Amino acid sequence: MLIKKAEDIRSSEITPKSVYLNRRKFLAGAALAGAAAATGIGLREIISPSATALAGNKINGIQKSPLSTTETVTPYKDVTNYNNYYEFSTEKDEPAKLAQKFRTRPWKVKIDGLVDKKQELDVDAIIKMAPPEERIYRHRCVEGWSIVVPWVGFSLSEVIKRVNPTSKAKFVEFTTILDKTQMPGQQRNVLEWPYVEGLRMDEAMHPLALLCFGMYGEDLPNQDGAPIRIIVPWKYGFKSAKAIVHIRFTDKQPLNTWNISAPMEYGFYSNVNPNVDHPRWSQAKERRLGEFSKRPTLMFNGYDQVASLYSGMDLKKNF
Ligand SMILES: Nc1nc2c(c(=O)[nH]1)N[C@H]1C(S)=C(S)[C@@H](COP(=O)(O)O)O[C@H]1N2
Ligand SMILES: [Mo]
Repeated sequence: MLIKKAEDIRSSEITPKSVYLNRRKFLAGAALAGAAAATGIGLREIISPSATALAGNKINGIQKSPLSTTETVTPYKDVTNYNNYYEFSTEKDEPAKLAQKFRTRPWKVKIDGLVDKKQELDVDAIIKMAPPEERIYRHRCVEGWSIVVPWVGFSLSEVIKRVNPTSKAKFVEFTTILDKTQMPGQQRNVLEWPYVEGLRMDEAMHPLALLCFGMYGEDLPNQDGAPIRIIVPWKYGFKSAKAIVHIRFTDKQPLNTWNISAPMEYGFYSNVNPNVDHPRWSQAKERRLGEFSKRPTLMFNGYDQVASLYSGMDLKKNF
C-alpha cells in the first residue's frame, strides 16, 4: 500500500519528464547565450541569481571554501525549479510554487538525545555559530540527475561539537518539520511523515558534511530546504534532509524515511556508487541538469576523501 505508492511515484518520474525539461532548458540556455553574444552582456550576468532570484536576501561575509569543485555551476533557475520535496509535491516543478508562502521564521531546532547540552535553539542562533562559507558541491539524486550548487553554510561539526554528544552517541538523526497546513504533500501517505534522515557520527563530523542555509550567495529558497538543511555531497540527494526542526543523537542506526518506504531500494548509507545499481535502474551514469549527454557517476560522487570512513565495509551490502 504505502510502500507501493512511493515506489510507483519514483519509477514513473525517472526519465521522460527530465529529458523533456532538460531539452527545454537547453533551448532556453542557447537562446540566452545568443542574446548574451549579441548584446555584449556576459552570460554569467544573465544567469546569475541577482538577475533571477525570487526574493532572496543576500548573505554577508561569505568565505570561499577550498572544498569547492571548480566544475560549472548549474543555473539558479534550474536548481530552484526542479526539486524533490515530497512534503509539497511529488512533481519536481511544483515545490517552487507551492513552497512560496512557507513560513521559515520564527524557527526552532531541538537538539537532544545522547548529548550533554540538550537545548532548543533559534535557527538564527545556529546560523551565527560559524562564518558562512560558499561550498560548490556536486549533488547527485538517486534518480540519475545531478547539479552543481554553490551552497552557503558551514560544517555540521561546528554545531555538533558545541552540544557535546556523549560517548554513547553513534548516530545523528535529522527530522523535518511536520505541518500539514503548510505542506500539502503531508496530507497524502506517499511517505511516512515527518521525513527523517540519519548519519553515522563520523559521517556527520566529516568536514564535507554541510549545515546549509543559503545558495548562490542568498538565503536558501523555500523549495530547497529553508531555513536550514543538511548537504551530504558524497551520498544520494535524499540523505540531505530539508527544513530540519530536530537533531537527535542516538546509539541506534536511525530509520530513514526512504528506507522505511522501500528497504530493498534505499539503504541507510546510500553512498553514491556507480557499481551498485538501484534494483530498477543503473547508477553508472547521470545527467547534469541542462546537459544532453550523460556523464559517468563517480564513486562517492567524486569525494574520495570520505573513502576511509567505509574501509572494510561491503558497500554492496551496506548500500
Ligand atoms: N524534507 C525533505 N528533504 C528532502 C527531500 C524531501 O522530499 N523532503 N528530497 C530529497 C531528495 S530525493 C533530493 S534529490 C534533494 C533535492 O534537493 P534540492 O531540491 O535542493 O535539489 O533533497 C532531499 N531532501
Ligand atoms: Mo533524490
